[in-house]
Amino acid sequence: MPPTPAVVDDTRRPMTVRLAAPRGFCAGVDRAIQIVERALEKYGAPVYVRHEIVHNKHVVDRLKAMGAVFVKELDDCPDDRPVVFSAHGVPKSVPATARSREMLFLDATCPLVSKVHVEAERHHAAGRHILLIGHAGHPEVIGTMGQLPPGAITLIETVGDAETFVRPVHAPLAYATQTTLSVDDTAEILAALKRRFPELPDPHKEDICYATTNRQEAVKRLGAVSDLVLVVGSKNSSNSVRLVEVAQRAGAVAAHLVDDAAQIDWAWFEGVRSLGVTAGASAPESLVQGVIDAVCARFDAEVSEDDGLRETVTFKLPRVLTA
Ligand code: 0CN
Ligand code: SF4
Repeated sequence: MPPTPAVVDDTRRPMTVRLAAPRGFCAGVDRAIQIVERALEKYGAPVYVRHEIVHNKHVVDRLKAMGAVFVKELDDCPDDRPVVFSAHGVPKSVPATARSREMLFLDATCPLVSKVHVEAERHHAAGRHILLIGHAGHPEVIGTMGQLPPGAITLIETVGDAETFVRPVHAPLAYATQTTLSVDDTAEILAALKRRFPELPDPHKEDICYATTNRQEAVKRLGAVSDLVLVVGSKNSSNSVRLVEVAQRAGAVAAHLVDDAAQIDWAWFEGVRSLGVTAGASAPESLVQGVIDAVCARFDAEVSEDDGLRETVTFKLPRVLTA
């Protein structure tokens, strides 16, 4: 019989826990969730929501329990109930269809995503071909590409794409980006584009939003001093997944994405003395608290919060919900 492995009782050993600042909800997510909540208050249930309002399982489940119905497409909504468009934005055809069906719709597109839509339209009107740096299939990319006719925008996902892109004849170029990309990867893609097309504007003019930038900066600091980093967020949340990558590149031995404390695999803690915790822009703070509580219940933890940037951005709700 093989020897039974010795069971190491890991619990109650010391653990340094650092919380990233800033982390969690951004102004666009806060606004989008409030739009669904206020719509439910004002119009009663059901309120339809096209696509997950934000990419977080717990947020979606909570709103479902309050009477929100999440659907993939407008075709799945009745004409006579309100529908909310998610924070990630929608192609122009979506509000156009809602109007033609005389539906009551509320647009929860983050104003920073709408800003990219407006920029793309401006470039197109000036006769420029647009390079959109982003991830294929992500709803924000589908929404931004859907602002303009087919062929007006080329999606660039990688440095390789930047190197092989063929400029449509005679077209001057412009670029736009998804708001939740890796700041460092995007800089590399833009540098590759700029090498080939020096007339492009400077790389610091990308559209990565303040929340994405600040959370990546904060997790970079954590990654440099932590053995393990836990990122609270859902798998389909682009900005949350980027935080895991940034933490790893910054020097953390390991970094994992968890929806909540229940998803922690305690085997990850073997040999770990310092833990960093952060949360994506769509992850509620209560879940971060749940992770901290679980860690404190298991280890002799000393918890501190990083002295990071204080964010003061807020966005107004649509007037129809505040009147
Ligand atoms: O997690 P999110 O809902 O979306 P992505 O990071 O996948 O874009 O966070 C809100 C961001 C927006 C728009
Ligand atoms: Fe807006 Fe940025 Fe938040 Fe997305 S991550 S909702 S772009 S503030």
